[in-house]
Formats: sequence, structure tokens, C-alpha cells
Amino acid sequence: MDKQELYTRAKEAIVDADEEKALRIIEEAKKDNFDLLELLLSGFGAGNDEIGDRFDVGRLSLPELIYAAEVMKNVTNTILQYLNEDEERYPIQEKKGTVILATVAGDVHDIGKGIVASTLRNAGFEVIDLGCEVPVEVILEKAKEHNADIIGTSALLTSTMSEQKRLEKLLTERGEKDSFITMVGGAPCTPRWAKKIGAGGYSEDAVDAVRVALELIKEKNKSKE
Ligand code: B1M
Repeated sequence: MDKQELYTRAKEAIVDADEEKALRIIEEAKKDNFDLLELLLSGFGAGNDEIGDRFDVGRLSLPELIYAAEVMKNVTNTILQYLNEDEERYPIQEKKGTVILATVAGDVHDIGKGIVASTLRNAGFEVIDLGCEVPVEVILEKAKEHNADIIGTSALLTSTMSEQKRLEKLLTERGEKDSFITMVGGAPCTPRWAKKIGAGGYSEDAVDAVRVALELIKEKNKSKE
């Protein structure tokens, strides 16, 4: 099967909120040995972008957005489950570090964060996923409890990005800025935003998140020498 055709059908399945079709596509892709993570990010992900754009211009109602998002969430969970079982493509790695991951307070968007949690786990990180709508005070408390190396926050709304800034402020106020490396992500975030608020790293997607996290850990270990 042609990869482009597969991605187009995956996009359509999300736009049409057709879960049966989406799950069929996953099975076909699995059988033909396609990269399921790439299918999730570039195929189904494109459908997600499309429903977001349609919602933005009023072509999709909120209930329709919620329905399509539910399909995307189930698709994501199905693919992540397959990826976690795929020891050939993702062999068990030695532990790289501990990551506390959360979607910030006021924000329920957790599909992307779930994918980031999965890619980081497959790369050898221990990931404690706190879920969504998590206040910065709780994030910091959990980071201390688990002796985390990295605190990663996800924000999908322009109105909730400020929580990532609040986290940096809280770390500074409590004199704990050097205790943890911070990493931010989510559609409205940019490298410029990360730099502006003083976050340690930014990544655009779940694959890049692994690269950034590994780099940050390497730097941390170097500074300890
Ligand atoms: Co909402 N939503 N939504 N939504 N939603 C957006 C974000 C929006 C851009 C849609 C639009 O209008 N075009 C818009 C935000 C506008 C803005 O602030 N600029 C929006 C809005 C307005 C809203 C509501 C306010 C709507 C309303 O109620 N009127 C409401 C807010 C609720 C709240 O949070 N308080 C709302 C609700 C919802 C649903 C519940 C229906 C659902 C979320 C379901 C869920 O997550 N459980 C939903 C969805 C699905 C979307 C869109 C369509 C898709 C988001 C998504 O899952 N993307 C979104 C439009 C869009 O993004 N195109 C939209 C797929 C996912 C794989 O990508 O999350 O970007 P993403 O994650 C990527 C990267 O960003 C990165 O890696 C991931 C994987 O590659 N990444 C990280 C993410 N976190 C990272 C952390 C890292 C590193 C990388 O390190 C720590």
C-alpha cells in the first residue's frame, strides 16, 4: 500500500470521526509493517489539525470536536499500546533518567502529552505522567517526591502557556531552579517562548522530545563531573 494514500485515509478517518475505519487502517499499517508512530503523528495527526482548523473557523461545533477528539484519543491509545509491545523496534533501554510530565492547570489537552510520555518511555526514561489540569505546585511537589531529573509541561492553549512561566517563577522563588531541568511543549509553544521564560528545553513533537531530553540529561551529567 502507498504510504501517502494510507496517511490520507488516516486523516479522513479523524475528520469523519470514523473510529472503525481508523482502527482498520492501523491493522493494515501494522500488517504491512509501516512505522505506526509516524502514521500517528503525520497521518492521524493531520486529521487532528484539520478538525482544529475547522473548529477555529466555525465549521465544526464543540460537540463534533469532542467526538472527533475521542476517536483520536482511542487511535492514539491503540497505537501506543502496539508500540509499547514492539520490543524489536523499541528494545528495552537502560534507564536514562526520570521525567515528571503534566499538562498544565486549566488545560485538558492530553493526547500529545500521552504520545510524548510513550516515546520517552521507549527511549529509556522513567515517566511519571500526572495527567492534565495539574497546578504547578503539585508538579513541583511530585518532582521532588520522585527525585525527577526533568519536569516536562505541555500547554495547548495560549491562555495556559503562562502556567509554564509560573513554574519557572516558582522554581526560582524556592531556590530550586538548579535542581530540575525543565522542558516545554505543545502547539503554541516555541523555542523563543522556552528561552523567554527560562525553560531548559523545547521540543516540537514526540520524536524531537526524546532528542531534547537526552541532550538535557547529557548536559546535566556533564555539569556534575
Ligand atoms: Co481544543 N483547542 N479546545 N480540544 N483542540 C485547540 C488547541 C485549538 C488550537 C483549536 C482551534 O481553535 N484551532 C484551540 C486553542 C486556541 C488557542 O488557545 N490558541 C482549542 C480550543 C479553543 C479549545 C477549547 C477552549 C474549546 C471550547 O471549549 N470552546 C477547549 C479548552 C478546554 C480546556 O483545555 N480547558 C478545547 C477542548 C478540546 C477537546 C476536549 C475537544 C479536545 C482535547 C481532547 C484531549 O486532549 N483529551 C481538543 C482538541 C483535540 C484540540 C485539537 C483539535 C487537537 C489537539 C491535539 O490533540 N493534537 C487542537 C487543534 C490543533 O492542535 N491542531 C485544539 C494532536 C497532538 C498529537 O498534538 O497536542 O500538539 P499536540 O502534541 C504534539 C506536540 O505539540 C508536542 O508533541 C506532541 C506529539 O507530537 N508536545 C510536546 C506536546 N506536549 C509536549 C510536551 C513536551 C514536548 C513536546 O515536553 C514536555
